[in-house]
Amino acid sequence: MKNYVIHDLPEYFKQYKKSIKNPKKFWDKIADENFVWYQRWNKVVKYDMENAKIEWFKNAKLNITKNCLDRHLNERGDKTAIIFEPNDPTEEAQHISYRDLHQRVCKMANVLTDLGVSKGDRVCIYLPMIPELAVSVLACAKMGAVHSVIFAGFSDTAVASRVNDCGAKVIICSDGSFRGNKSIDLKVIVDKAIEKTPLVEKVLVVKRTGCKVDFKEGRDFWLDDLFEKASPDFVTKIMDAEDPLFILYTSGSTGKPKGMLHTTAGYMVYTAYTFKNVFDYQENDIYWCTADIGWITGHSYIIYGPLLNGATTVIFEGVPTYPEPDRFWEVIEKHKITQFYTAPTAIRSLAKESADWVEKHDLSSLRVIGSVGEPINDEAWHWYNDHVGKKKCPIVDTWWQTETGGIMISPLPFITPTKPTYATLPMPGIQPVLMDDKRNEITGNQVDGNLCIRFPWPGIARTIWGDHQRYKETYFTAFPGKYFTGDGALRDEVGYYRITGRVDDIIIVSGHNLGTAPIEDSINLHPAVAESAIVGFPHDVKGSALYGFVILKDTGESRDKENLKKEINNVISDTMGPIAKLDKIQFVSALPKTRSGKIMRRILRKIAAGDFSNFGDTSTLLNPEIVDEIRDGKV
Ligand code: 6R9
Repeated sequence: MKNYVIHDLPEYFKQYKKSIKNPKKFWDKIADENFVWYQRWNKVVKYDMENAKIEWFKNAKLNITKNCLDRHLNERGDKTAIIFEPNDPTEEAQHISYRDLHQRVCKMANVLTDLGVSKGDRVCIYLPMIPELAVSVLACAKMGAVHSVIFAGFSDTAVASRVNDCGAKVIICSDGSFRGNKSIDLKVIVDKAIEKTPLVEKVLVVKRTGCKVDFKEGRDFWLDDLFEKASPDFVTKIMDAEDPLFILYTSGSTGKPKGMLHTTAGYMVYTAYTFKNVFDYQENDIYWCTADIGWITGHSYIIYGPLLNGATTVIFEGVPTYPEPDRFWEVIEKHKITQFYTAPTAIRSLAKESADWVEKHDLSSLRVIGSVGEPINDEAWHWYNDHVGKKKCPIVDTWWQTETGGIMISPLPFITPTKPTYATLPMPGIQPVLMDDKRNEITGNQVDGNLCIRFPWPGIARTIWGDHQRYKETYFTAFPGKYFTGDGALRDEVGYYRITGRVDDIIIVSGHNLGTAPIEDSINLHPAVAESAIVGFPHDVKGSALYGFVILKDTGESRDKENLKKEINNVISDTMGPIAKLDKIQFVSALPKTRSGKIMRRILRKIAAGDFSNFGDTSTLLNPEIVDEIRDGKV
């Protein structure tokens, strides 16, 4: 990789300046010198921020898997591409070479072709963290099908709504999944989802747990049966730079999840570039990101970014605390991990355990440690720095989003001096701006505001699948001409950024983004519930947890409130999955609403946090008396 790597701070500033002064030239050179293309682009970038229309490397022809796999075969054919570390530590880890991975991907592409998948078709993938998940993703990319990975913790209703939204005809799933000492029957969930998805024609099932599954003749197929017969030769599809690569669903402020669409060339260039620089990846490093491939972090920094750089990347099936709370540290020692990338919620939960669990392992292979998903608090930052990084490994606190495709603000290891809880400086090509509520840019340092980005970058999502209007309204309308992130941030005296958290109706629980609206919609399905409002409150492990204020219908009968709380959580679990369950539920007679009918969530947030000090201006409330009632009835 040429012209790609930043070596010191002056060079970072120089590159950064260049990238802002002439972004076209900057990205043109990176794209030109580091990837294989069938055909060059005739325009680096074309954009219209008013209408949210963005194109990069227009008319270039490529396939991302040629860059992830084929081009490494000569030099790195025998190098390990993927290390698979199973849930059960006594099951042997697998080392899959680039050559083997390439062959598996070609075979899978042939299997999918035989099932009727062709270029442009959407394929939903509902798999646990096993190698077949990466193989499926890459096979779709190789054949030009659009993958949509659905996190294997989602319920049948959530699966159905995603499958229907993207119009997938094929689902790839497994019989079941292992997670710690539990196993979950995934095929059963898919069977239920399919009752609500008229379009699905074929289901490809990977055998993992060996649990009993029901098979529907002509619809369901075992992967093993087809894989065995499949040819290892596949002619890679030639894709256009802006052809869709994948759809990944993220929470929105309405009940309908947003299918963020990423396209091919820009995403490739951006994830490869950021992976190399943020993790300082060197040829013999063993890199491990603990995210699930069902989230963007897994797409960009378990699969695409690492493989584009010819890296060795770990796929871990298990959980941090199984069989013991030292599983992460054990795996680091076992595979001699050099870069470790995880989430603050995992760090906080492991920091609660005795430090002996960490100390008993040799973590000396580590060079860089990373954090992603939510703001990392001071205590967690220091614990991570002291116990895991031994004060020698820089912490890269990487801020970014599903929508941004790749890391936007982060220290570069051994280059940017770190500062606890600060994501520090933008990547080259990224122009953060802070805006006040009146849409004015806030200049200078030691300021805070709404975080926006001024100029498009190659990795930005291009649209919401099937709803460009919503894409435009969500990201490009609040601050015209700019991309609005939904986050608040402050800029300190030297220009470092610290992300302060969401300023919209998204709550991040254990690193998972949850929209308040879909949870409220789900609670309201309970026959006894009239209305509800969800807010987040601080939680020492999850970061934020969910607090529900619920108004019951007057049915004339008195109900067992504790039982009702359980029932409400069951409804949430069934419709959205267990991650959206409420930690606390308080029954109230009304919600504080403004004259225009908006729930004043700011007040509910304070009550949920146990902070009754000052509710601020309540003069616009229609029912100010309700505030005292809710405060006094706090559970
Ligand atoms: C990559 C990912 C995006 C939201 C984002 C922000 C929060 C992510 C963060 C962070 C503070 C960090 N977030 N990284 N907040 N510091 N280092 O997590 O994507 O799931 O779409 O979430 O997560 O609020 O807007 P996604």
